[in-house]
Amino acid sequence: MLEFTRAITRLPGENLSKGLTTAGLGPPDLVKARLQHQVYRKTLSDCGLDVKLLPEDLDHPDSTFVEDTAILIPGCAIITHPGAASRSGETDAIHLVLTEYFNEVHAIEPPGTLDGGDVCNAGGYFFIGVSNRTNENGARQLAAILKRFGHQADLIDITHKPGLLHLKSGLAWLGNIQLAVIQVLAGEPHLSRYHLIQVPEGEEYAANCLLVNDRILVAEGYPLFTRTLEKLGYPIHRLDMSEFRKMDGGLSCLSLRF
Ligand code: CIR
Repeated sequence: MLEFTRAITRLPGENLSKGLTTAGLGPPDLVKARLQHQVYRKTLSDCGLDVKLLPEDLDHPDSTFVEDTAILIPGCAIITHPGAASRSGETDAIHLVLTEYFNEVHAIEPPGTLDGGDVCNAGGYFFIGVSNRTNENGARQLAAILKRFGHQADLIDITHKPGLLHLKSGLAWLGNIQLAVIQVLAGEPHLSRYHLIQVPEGEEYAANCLLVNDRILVAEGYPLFTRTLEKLGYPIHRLDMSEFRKMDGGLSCLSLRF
C-alpha cells in the first residue's frame, strides 16, 4: 500500500534569491534551481505520487518551501503560522488548495507560530521542534490537534542547537523505528526508543532525507550517509539540491505529501 499518493509543490519564483538564508553560499542560480525542482517533481512522481505544481508566488520568495505551510494527516490539514514574518502570507494560497483535498482544516493561531519543517511524522508519532521559527505555543496547539486524531507528540527544544533551522534539518524518519539524526540531536531523551542512524560529521545537510513510500530521496554529494542508507535496503534517489541549499532549504521542504 502506498503511504503517499499526492504531493503539492510550488515553482521557485524568479526572486528566489530574495528569500531568507543563513547559508552564506551565494545566490542561487534560478535556471539550475528550476531544473533541480523539475527532477524533484519527476522523482516524486516515479515514487507513485500525483504531483501538483503551483505557480510561482512573487510576493513570497521562500514560497517554494511549501512544507512549512501545513501539516497533513489522514482526514485533516493543519495550516501553520510560519515564524518568519516574510513567510506568514504564504499560507492563504495553500489553505485554498488544501480545501480541495481535505474536509477538515484547522489552523495554528497567533501568538502560536509553527513551521512545517519543525514537524517530524515518525509513522503517526510526532516530534515537534521548538525552534527560532516554531514557538512553544504553536507546538502545543499542533500537539492538541494531533491528539484529537489519535496521534501523540513530543516537543524537542532545538533553540540552542547550533546550525539547526528546523528540527527536520537534523532528523528524518526512515520507517519502523528508524530515525536518521545528526550528532547534536542524538542524545535527545524523546528519541531514545528509536534506532538512531547517525549522520556522519560533515554530512549534516543530508540528514534532511525523505522516505517516500518505499524509496529514500537523499541529497547528492554525501557518500558516507548515502552508503548507510543503501544498507537499509530501500531504493535510493540522489538529488542535486545545491541551489536550494543556498537558501537553507532541504529535500523535505519542497513538497507537502499526503
Ligand atoms: C526559510 O528560511 O524559511 C527558507 N529560506 C528555507 C525554508 C526551509 N524549510 C524547511 O526546511 N522546511
